[in-house]
Amino acid sequence: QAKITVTETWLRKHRHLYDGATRHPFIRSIRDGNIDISAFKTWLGQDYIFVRAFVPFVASVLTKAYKGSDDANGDVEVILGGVAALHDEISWFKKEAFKWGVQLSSIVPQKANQEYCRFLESLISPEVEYTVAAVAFWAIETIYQESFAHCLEDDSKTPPELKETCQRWGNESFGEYCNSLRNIVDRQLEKASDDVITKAEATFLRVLEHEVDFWNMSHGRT
Ligand code: HMH
Repeated sequence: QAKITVTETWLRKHRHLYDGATRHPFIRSIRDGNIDISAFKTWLGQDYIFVRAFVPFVASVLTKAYKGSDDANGDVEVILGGVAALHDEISWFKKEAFKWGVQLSSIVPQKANQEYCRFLESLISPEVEYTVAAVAFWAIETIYQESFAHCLEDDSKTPPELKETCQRWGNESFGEYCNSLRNIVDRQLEKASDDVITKAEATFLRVLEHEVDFWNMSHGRT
């Protein structure tokens, strides 16, 4: 029997909060087909701003992987794949925004988004360990993967015009990429000090809270 990893213990321990982030009413409303399109447009515009701030954060994780791991495991390559995907993602947001008539240039970041972006910026600091930053990165990507994959399950009633959005994060290869990130994180946590593990767990929880707030914002609950 395989050893229980650190991420596995966290997911068990914080199941409630984790499910709150991956099964949020906003996601449920997409899955049930009763999403308010104005909420979707709000999410689209706000997420574009988030993704722009996510790029320098991911680049900082890449730098930390290069410096901080022996990288016999190819961490840099996995993270570089993430950077490349973000380049494509930004183009997709522009295309999608045009399709829905969302004017990206005039979007003002809402409070929950500002706070999330500020949190990302705080993680860019060289004082934040590679392990801690990698945990945030894994959690951020995985929450989207699980949330949108949920909208593509056989019994879902996701509106056809939102399927492409769900595919973007819910597809299988994005799922494999999230698994690679999880393996990176667990390998790092395996050799981390108690102090770093404690910080990493707190960071994981902060990500879950920010994700819930982000969905709430899109849903118009702020
Ligand atoms: C808020 N979390 C948020 N936006 C995203 N695009 C992702 C995670 C995944 O990249």
